Amino acid sequence: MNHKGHFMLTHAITADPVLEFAADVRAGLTRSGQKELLSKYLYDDVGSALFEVISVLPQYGLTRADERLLRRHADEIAGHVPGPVAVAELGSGSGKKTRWILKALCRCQHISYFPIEISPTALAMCQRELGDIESMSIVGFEREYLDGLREVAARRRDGQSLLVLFLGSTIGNFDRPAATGFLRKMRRILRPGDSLLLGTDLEKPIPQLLAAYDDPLGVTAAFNLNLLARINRELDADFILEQFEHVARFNPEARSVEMHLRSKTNQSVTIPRAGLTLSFREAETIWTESSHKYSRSEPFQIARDAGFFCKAQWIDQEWPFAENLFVVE
Ligand code: AVI
Repeated sequence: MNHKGHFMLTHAITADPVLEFAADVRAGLTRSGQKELLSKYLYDDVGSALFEVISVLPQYGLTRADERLLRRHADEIAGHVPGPVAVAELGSGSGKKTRWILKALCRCQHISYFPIEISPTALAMCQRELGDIESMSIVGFEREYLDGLREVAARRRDGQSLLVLFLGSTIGNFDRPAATGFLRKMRRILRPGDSLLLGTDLEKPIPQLLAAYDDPLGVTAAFNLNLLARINRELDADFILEQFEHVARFNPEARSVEMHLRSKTNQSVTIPRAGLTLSFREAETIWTESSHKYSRSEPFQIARDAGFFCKAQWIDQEWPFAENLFVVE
């Protein structure tokens, strides 16, 4: 039987996303001390398209390293995951880098692939990118990661194990305690025999990291500033984008690259749909994202802390990056 092209989409059953956005913007911008916006809001349609461009910039080697590892080691990775298996991917994006591992798994079995994404546009791209793989059905879940994973786990058939893909070092956008907390919650949804393939970007020289997050074409700056543009579009705010600038800085304690938006002048901004009028001092920043970088051995400890065992690791030599295979024993 040819399962090519089988695709379904399960829509989100959430509260009004604009209200949720307004509440999060209000909470982040009225904090005492450092103003903050959640990095998940970087990814509307414009932000997701800009991220696709970032991923092909010469200075940003992360996505290419991830893809190289998955392409080179797909068969070996698949060999660690005996069938029958269902695959859940958290934050599939366009699905491009996942093709290799899915094809390797499909060689000896029919598989169900469940991309879990909050962006319906990304889910549609993923279906276009991967819909041609033989012997694979795709059911997209428009959900937050763990909500989607719970639903996927509930749908699995008897005897079927689950392989979770969390690629691209998205885990690095959580701070270290939150990352372990998130993986612990994931572990509780899984069963012995299940596994997690986790991508982690590794430490590298600070100038190289800063160039990756502040590229000369200004794509990362546009990606960051789009968050203010999004607040203007969706919450009727009046941020003047020219009055803010993108800043990337390395935080040595957290071992992360932080992105901020710095106010170029003293100014005030109104955000009507969040019921907010705010003032910014010159040089004050809004912290929008942190990307944590890991040592080679750290994933082994993270696995233990979260209740997994790190069974294998593959490292890219060109751009230090690791794929780590965590198993539930
Ligand atoms: C999605 N995430 C892993 C990217 C990163 O490197 O932290 C997002 C990104 N931010 C700026 N450039 C890329």
